[in-house]
Amino acid sequence: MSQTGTTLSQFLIEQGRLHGDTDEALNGLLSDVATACKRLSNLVRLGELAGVLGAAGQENVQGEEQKKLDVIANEVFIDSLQRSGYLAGIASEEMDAHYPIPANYSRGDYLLAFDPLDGSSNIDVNGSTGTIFSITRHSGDGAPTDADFLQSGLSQVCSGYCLYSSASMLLLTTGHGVSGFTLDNREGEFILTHPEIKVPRATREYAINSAYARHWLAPEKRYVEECLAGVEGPREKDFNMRWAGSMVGDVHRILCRGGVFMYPMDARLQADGKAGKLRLLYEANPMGWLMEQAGGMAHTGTQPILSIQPDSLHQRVPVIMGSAEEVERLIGYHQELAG
Ligand code: AHM
Ligand code: MG
Repeated sequence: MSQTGTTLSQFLIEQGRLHGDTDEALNGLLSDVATACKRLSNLVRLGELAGVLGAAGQENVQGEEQKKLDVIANEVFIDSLQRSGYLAGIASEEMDAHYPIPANYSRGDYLLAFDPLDGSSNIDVNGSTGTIFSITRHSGDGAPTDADFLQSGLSQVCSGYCLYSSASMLLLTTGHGVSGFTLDNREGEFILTHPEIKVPRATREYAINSAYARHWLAPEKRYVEECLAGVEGPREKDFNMRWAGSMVGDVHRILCRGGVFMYPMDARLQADGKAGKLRLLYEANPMGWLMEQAGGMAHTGTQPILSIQPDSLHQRVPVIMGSAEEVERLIGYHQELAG
């Protein structure tokens, strides 16, 4: 008998059996997340035909201009996730405070923090974008507070992203490695296509927005200068550089073939009183756990991302993640050159 591909639901059932940790509520929640991703994938693919491009005409809590699709993505996810009784609350890049599941729906034991549409500047130019999510447990009774979301990355029970690009792909971890699924639009199913993703320890590729080079701090300046020096320099090899303008696009490439992604602290951010650009709860933590589960590393330069105890919902952190050899090298430069 010929065998068809493994669907996301079949994979989750099999994983639970294999590891003896079946969690039907989490499986149900992930099935809702997948549904939301499919809905958003359809809108992203239709683009202007669905009237979803352009600015929303308002700013989010972080003072960033919202695109129409940022707002729509937030609504699509909340609508897809709030009615099944798996979640107690939702925190989002696009919402000031968290969204408690309304009392007319049943409340569950999980919290979800997410960036509805990461890489917003790519929307109008048909570049890659994605949704990033992080799931933790809600231990208290009743409606959660913002404080309930302030759990370190080590408390995540599942993290992942959906990349909207030439194909839509869902990558996730529940602590047993990283698995990748490709959306088969003919069946409307995410099919397991990339089991047990591993990030190579060594790489010749880095990703950083070099328009900020003049603001970089000494560790990143040294690192990039040495990469640019190529075979003649201290690294004695040539490097390549890629910057997608979308963390999901960059992290996905690194999970597929190695590399290092940097959005470090710099003098421009320091002058603005910001602790970084990317947000801990729904960008750095979920991507950091995926990276570590794939054998890579995720660090700020001074501490592992997953060990940070968050102090606010939209907290920002410096991010360095990817192939372990390069992240270790950057940590070394931070130890030598910080200050
Ligand atoms: P967003 O969540 O508002 O889209 O911002 C996050 C994005 C990341 O996807 C990307 O790595 C970074 O911001 C790009 O920033 P910059 O335009 O400063 O290079
Ligand atoms: Mg983002």
